[in-house]
Amino acid sequence: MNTILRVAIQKKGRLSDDSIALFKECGIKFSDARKGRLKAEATNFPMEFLFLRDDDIPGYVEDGVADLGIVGENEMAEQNKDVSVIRKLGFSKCRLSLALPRGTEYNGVKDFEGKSIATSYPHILGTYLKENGVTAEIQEISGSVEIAPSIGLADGICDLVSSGSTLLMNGLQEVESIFKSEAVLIGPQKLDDAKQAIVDQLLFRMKAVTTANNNKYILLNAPNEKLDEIIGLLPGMRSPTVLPLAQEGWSSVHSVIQEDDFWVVIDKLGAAGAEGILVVPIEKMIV
Ligand code: PRT
Ligand code: ZN
Repeated sequence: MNTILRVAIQKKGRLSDDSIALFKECGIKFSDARKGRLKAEATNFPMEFLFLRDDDIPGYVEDGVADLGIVGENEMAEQNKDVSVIRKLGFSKCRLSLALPRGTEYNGVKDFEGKSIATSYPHILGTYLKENGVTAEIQEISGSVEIAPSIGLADGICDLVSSGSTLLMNGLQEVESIFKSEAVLIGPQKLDDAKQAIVDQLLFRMKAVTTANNNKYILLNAPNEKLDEIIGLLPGMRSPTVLPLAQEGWSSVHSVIQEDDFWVVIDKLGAAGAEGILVVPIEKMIV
């Protein structure tokens, strides 16, 4: 029987769209019919998808019901299952933070001594408090954590934050960030050789997609006497491609540039005499 890798992704929520987009960018085709469906098989890659609640994903991977999964690091750390991170995915970034009613005086984590804290992350919070030598009462609640102080359920909260607007709207101030999280691809400690071979193919594709997303293709025109200076600003994958233009004394320079470097280099390129600079996205990049 042909080996098929089973991947668990979130059915509906903050991780779903980016998880699906990632596999599609890797060229894996499957019917994105999450509505009502629990499973979808890829048509051009030995993979099938299970659409689940994110809470169930670490356990399914630990039990071997799924071979891989995508979850937030927060969920993985909270559940503390026997699974490992295969690759960080760079989306759904957030942090788990302690927050107190706005205006509360705060001088450090020791201020939580003897206080009660509402959270859906008792394990991560408990570990953090222990490491910091603080004894506090953890009130475990599963949702709407941010209203706990205003209804008198707890003195403070420990919840996920991304923009900070939920805290603001509920009259809370973030006082301590205790855990940083992003979406991760998780797997068991060991897979059999046939499955590992598929994972390796998938990781090769994911790397090509990430590298491409972090890089841009740049084209510009330059007077020949300025070529050395301009090429010095553009390292490229090996070295830039230089082609003569129809106009005497000018060349077209093509290269690849890291997204992060682009805004730094752009002014220098202009100052060095580059003209007609075009920057275009790269779909896949194998280095
Ligand atoms: O139904 P299912 O169980 O699958 O989904 P869920 O409701 O448990 O999870 P979901 O979809 O809300 O979140 C999935 C994952 O997204 C989380 O485990 C995190 O890893 C990640 N993530 C990223 C976030 C946030 N950002 C986030 N802002 N998860 C939740 N929030 C919530 C937070 O709890 C708070 O209520 O958004 C609010 C704060 O947001 P800001 O922008 O106002 O600060
Ligand atoms: Zn959940």
